[in-house]
Amino acid sequence: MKTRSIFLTILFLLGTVSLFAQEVTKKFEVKGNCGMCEKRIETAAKSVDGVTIADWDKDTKMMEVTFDASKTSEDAVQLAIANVGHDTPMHKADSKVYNDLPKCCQYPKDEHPHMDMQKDEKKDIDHDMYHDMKHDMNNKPKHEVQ
Ligand SMILES: [Cu+2]
Repeated sequence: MKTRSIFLTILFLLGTVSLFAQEVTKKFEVKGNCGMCEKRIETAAKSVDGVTIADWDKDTKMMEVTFDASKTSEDAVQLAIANVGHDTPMHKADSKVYNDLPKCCQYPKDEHPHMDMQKDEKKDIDHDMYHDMKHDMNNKPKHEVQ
């Protein structure tokens, strides 16, 4: 009887723990080159409270990180990685930190990311304007006919 109730209590506690510990695994790209990068990236990710597993592949540049979603987030993990000099999809490394990396670790940076962004935005606007013009041209004659 007593053993059974202890067993049930343990079972209940385990259930509660797994309910609060929301383990999730996320995959994202992290820029880097070599084994030194791997150590730096993984150490940065693991320094975030709640991260249990962090594995970066220097060939695919893919990071796989498992963490407790009630303690941290993918955004926080990516920020920690960017803070040690490695670009992630959500956070870009500060150029000062990047320049302080050993030469072998200075992965190819996207040149002028802001200029590219502006170019893309402009393209979208032009496309929309053209689309609206075409739309107007197609519709106007119909209105006149009706
Ligand atoms: Cu490196």
